[in-house]
Amino acid sequence: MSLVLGLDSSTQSLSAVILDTVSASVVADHSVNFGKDLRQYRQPHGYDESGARGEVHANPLMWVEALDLLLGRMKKAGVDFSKVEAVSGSGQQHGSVYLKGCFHEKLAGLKADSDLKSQLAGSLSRSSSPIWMDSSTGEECAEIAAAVGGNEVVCARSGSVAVERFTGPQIRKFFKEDPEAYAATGVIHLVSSFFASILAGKSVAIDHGDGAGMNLMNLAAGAWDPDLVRATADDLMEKLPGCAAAETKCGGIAPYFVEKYGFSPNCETVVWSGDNPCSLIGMGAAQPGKVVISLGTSDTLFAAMPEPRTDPNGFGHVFGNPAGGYMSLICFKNGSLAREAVKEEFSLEWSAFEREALAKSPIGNGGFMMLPFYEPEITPALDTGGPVFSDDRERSWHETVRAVLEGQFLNMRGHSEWLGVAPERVYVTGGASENDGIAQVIANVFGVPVERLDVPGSATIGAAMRAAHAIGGDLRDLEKKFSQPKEGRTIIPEAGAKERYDEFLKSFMVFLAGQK
Ligand code: XUL
Repeated sequence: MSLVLGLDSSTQSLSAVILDTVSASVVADHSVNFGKDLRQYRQPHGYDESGARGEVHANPLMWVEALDLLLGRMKKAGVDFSKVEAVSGSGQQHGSVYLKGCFHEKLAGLKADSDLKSQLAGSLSRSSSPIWMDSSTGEECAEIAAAVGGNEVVCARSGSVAVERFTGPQIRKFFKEDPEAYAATGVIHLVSSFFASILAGKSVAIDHGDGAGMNLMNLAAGAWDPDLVRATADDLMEKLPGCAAAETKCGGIAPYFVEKYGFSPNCETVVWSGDNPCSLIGMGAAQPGKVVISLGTSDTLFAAMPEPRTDPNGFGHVFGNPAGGYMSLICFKNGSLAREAVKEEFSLEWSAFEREALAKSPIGNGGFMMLPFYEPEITPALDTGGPVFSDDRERSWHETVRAVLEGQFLNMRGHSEWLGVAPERVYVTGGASENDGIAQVIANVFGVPVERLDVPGSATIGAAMRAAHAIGGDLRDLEKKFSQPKEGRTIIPEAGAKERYDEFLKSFMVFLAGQK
């Protein structure tokens, strides 16, 4: 038996899986939902909903408390942590945590007779953390780009143009708006490296996968880019942790976790990465060839790439692939956010998104279209103030369900053509991917079969696989064990659907262009 633990701090929850890499089985699978289990923070979807439009922050102490709650629940449920050989994790990307210089001492002195939240609260230099949904830094993006010679330079060096939700522009905004608190900040962590530091009991590095989502890292060098760092904020270089490869080991787990939860002091901690890079590993897509669509709070489309290829329109990103090389990623903010909004509008169950319900309206919805942008969209960058419909008919629930799904996946197809990959199959993951109706719309719009994998949460599994890889496990072998398509669950495109959507995509892109 060889056990590894993977954690995933996503927008709405903190999850954990323990994999037995010898018997190829998932031996524990637990989760804490921020909105439901930590109601006292009043962040029902994992973030503060009272911020100005475009400003989205979460409470980092809620994440810290979730870690104690999750491990405590697992211990109570009989999980024996003493056999876990390594732990790593996955974090929602781009979000940042601002800490005073005393964070280091606080981590080193964590006492098991108290909890993480009360011991770490005093080390925050900023009480809230901007997360990936924040789109309030347009001005800072323009300033950073101008300072280094334009967005072409930012993109060539960091893999993306300056992007509102990326950490660099967010840091610049904080530096401008609250210079005193910025000056009192000793270290700035990503969600991923913040958790990794707590587990390791010391401040640890940001990996190349998640580091590439900051507009601060030089992709080719795998190190902070001095010009980008200088353009972002004063004295920033000394506030950034190091950059490191995704398989970097950080030493044994902190005594706090040994004493409180029964981990072995020899349990190796491994740097964390972003949720999308971890999901790439969990989906068995570390080598180029597989295209993955992840259906979460945001929907993302990503693939491993041998050479970095950047998006001429600036919507796509290049991140480090935790297995080496690069990955491309496109993020659509209105993912489950939009599907849930339609579900709530008509008080539906998820069965209303299944194939039987979708059959109530024709493919292409008789030309009826929806731009499902409940929140300001990232791809394309567009704030329509809410969803937009192609006409103001009285919409039935089933027309609206079809319209939201067709709108999401036509937008995804239209904005991923620059990748220049014509996949033979698409691999889908995330909660909504279990729904056959949603998978059917993807198969129809892209015109290829859709596969689901046999794993619960590819980011969490990917994090555990990365932990196993860092202590000597073979990634190909781990993929064979944990990243196999679920048998009998392939969804084939319906006859004539691809041709219908080839045409419909043109009208959709014209409709979309009319809103800009
Ligand atoms: C990717 C992105 C989101 C977050 C949250 O660029 O912003 O996918 O990682 O999952």
